[in-house]
Amino acid sequence: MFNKVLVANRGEIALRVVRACQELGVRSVAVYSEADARAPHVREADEAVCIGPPPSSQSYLLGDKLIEVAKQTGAEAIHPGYGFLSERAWFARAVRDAGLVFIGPPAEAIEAMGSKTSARQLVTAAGVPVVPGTTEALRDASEAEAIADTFGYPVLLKAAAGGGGKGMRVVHKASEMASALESAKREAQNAFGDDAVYVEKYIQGPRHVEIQVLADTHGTVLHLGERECSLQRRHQKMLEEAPSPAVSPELRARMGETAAAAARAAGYVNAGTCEFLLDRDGQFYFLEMNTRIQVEHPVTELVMGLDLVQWQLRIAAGEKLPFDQKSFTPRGWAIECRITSEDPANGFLPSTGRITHLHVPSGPGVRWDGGIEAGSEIGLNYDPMLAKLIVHAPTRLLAIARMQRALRELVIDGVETSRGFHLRLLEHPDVRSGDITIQWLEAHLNELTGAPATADTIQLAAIAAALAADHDRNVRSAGAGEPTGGAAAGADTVPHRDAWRAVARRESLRRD
Ligand code: MV4
Repeated sequence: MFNKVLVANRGEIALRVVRACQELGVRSVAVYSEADARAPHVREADEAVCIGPPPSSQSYLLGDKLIEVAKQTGAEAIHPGYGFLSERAWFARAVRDAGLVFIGPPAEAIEAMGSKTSARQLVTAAGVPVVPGTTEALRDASEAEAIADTFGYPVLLKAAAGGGGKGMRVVHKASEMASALESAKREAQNAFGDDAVYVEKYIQGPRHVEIQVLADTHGTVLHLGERECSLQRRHQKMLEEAPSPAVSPELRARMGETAAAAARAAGYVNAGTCEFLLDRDGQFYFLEMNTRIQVEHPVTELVMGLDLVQWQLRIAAGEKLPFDQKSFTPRGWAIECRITSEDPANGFLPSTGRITHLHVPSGPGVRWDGGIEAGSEIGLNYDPMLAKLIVHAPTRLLAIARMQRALRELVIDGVETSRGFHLRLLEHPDVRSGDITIQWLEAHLNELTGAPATADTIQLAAIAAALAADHDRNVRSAGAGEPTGGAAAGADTVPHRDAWRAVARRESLRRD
């Protein structure tokens, strides 16, 4: 095992990695921006190094600087967490070239899965079902129309460099193709610096179900069951659970073997996740592979009974996985709520300020993975997720009851949070019965926020979206060389009264 690991992240995931290091007897080096000098991840690590000003473009995204700090402090490995540099193949390669260990997959696997068209080619060759469509970029609208005719409308145009929903357009009929292709290409160019767009059949009303995989350097690839992640708003998950109410043991085995085959095809090592769409008649389709530890990994840890972050470290150190596939059956039910500093009653407007009081829920089956404490200053430089509240119970309804109890115990004073929204979500009959799709949350926002969409909030959302797109463009054109994926911040300070700016900034800072 390593003697010392550098944690190239902030917030709850940095603290999560520091905790894993402590339990493995590994010394940890935290890095922090000037805004995070007093953050919990900094205090809990064995050492900490300030790496720059608050904007992540001048701190957490400076790959070369992080490698330099690792060498200076004698760290042998770097854990990237999620977001920031975690899925940048160039960073994984630079870490390796510096003689350090990247705690994640090989750069080649990140690259292979980074392009959606190359991932589709790769996994299709391994027998993995993908949504019918192309594996090459479209040349023009007439080619797109010809392909769409072979499987019928609606179809979905997607950016090859994409992920997270950017550069996607639903096309309902041939006459809409040309303009949809043009705008998808423009959005893809702005977001990723690559205007390649391909076409898939549009799957209507599916669930988002993802499979956790764990692979070692000795050729073992295990699948650790699914997470149900359909409850999302604008591609931001709000609540995740394991197992999925829609997945039988038989389907779990088939999806798991499929995910393991996709991982093997990519030469995958370490923890990763295959995303699938699961449609109403139980058909599943590979969408993409996330080549990092994910925000929602704790629900898998709780039902499968292992520590994924510790295993990331062990795998990176060359250990062999000592499990066999048969030992993984989900036990009970786990649910995670992402507690964010957003105001659901106000179009999920980001809320800033100092946390004046924090009471963390506890008791049977409750886990809190947080990156905040009383006194923390919540600004606009980073993702609005403050903490994750995770529960584990014998059954789904008991897990829901436990989450409701824990949410009621939670007190966060000083900023608006998603707590009340999560409480209302868990009261909804559709959520309680598990009858949800990827469209469900956005279709039920009004009943959940108690704030019917007014002309004001609709306009606010439109302005915010336009500004977020514009902000991404600026970030792209400002940063020569490697793409930043929109994670970097723009201006240093934002007056809080400019709420619409705040929405736009936060939309562009999401990192998982
Ligand atoms: C789809 C789809 C329907 N049909 N592909 C969204 C982001 C990217 N990961 C893929 N996404 C989708 N691809 C086909 N052929 C619907 C989505 C989608 C979605 C997927 C997972 C979770 C939430 C989503 C929200 C909207 C659309």
